[in-house]
Parts: sequence; C-alpha cells; structure tokens
Amino acid sequence: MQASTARRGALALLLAALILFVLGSIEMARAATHAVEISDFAFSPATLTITAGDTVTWTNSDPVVHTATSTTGAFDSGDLAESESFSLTFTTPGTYDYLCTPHPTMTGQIVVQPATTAAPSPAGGGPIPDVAMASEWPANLALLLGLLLVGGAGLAVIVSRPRE
Ligand SMILES: [Cu+2]
Repeated sequence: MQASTARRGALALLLAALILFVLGSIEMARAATHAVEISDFAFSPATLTITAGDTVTWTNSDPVVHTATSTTGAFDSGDLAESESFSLTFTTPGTYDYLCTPHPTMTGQIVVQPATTAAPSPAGGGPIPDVAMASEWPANLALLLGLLLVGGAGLAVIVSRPRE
C-alpha cells in the first residue's frame, strides 16, 4: 500500500508538470516579441502589425540618439543611445503612430490587432506577423512534442514497475 501511494504521488507530480508545461507553451506561442531596428535615421519595419499582448523592442543601431515616441502620448522610449533598446507590451488593439523626437521626420506605426480574432490577413497586407508566427510555431510544437514523449516514457516506467 505504501509503495502504491508513492507511485500515485509521482504520477500526480508528473501530470502537474506536464500540464504546467503545456499551459506555458501555449502562452509563449500566443505572446510574441517583435523587433524594430532604428538604423540610418529610419524605423525598420516602419509599420509593424502585431497581436494584442505582443511585445515590441526598438533597438538603436545608429551612433546618434533616437527615441520612439508616441504621437498621442501613449508611450515614450526616452533617449536611446547607440545599441540601447526599449521594450513595450501592447495590450490594447489600435494603431499607434510614433516618431523620433530629435528627428520628427522619422516616423513609424504599430498596428495592434485583437488577440481573440485568429488573425485574418491584415488590411495593411503586412506579411511580417505571418512570418513571425511561422517561425515560432514549429519550435514550440517540437519542444512540446519532445516533452510529451519524455513524460509519456516516464509514466510508462512508473506504471510498469512490478508491484511488490
Ligand atoms: Cu532620431
């Protein structure tokens, strides 16, 4: 009876770990991080379409101070020196125009789509989010499948252990 209780405990632990991992993977797959490079006095890509909950990281590659500053006051990176970066998670769908305060002709736009809609082809026709999703999914799925296999093997070992 003692051995059986221990086995049940191990099973429960393993299952809990599996569930946590699956939930974590789903969350990772849902929330992506996108990069905007500030280079040669321009934001690249100038227009970026993301999903609510995604994070955008601006990185300044110029030897000159730039900013990523919302035209409506929604956000402001402050001064970014060379190789400095600024990250922001967008939770509210909408279109966010921004510019560089020292160089107002440098402009950019973040389009945040609702998280619930399964991303139909965006009105702007931006291929960037699709490419990002395509590159992220296989890695996460492979990771998930790998852990399920390891977990399954662990379960099989525990279950098949001879009873005393
Ligand atoms: Cu600038």
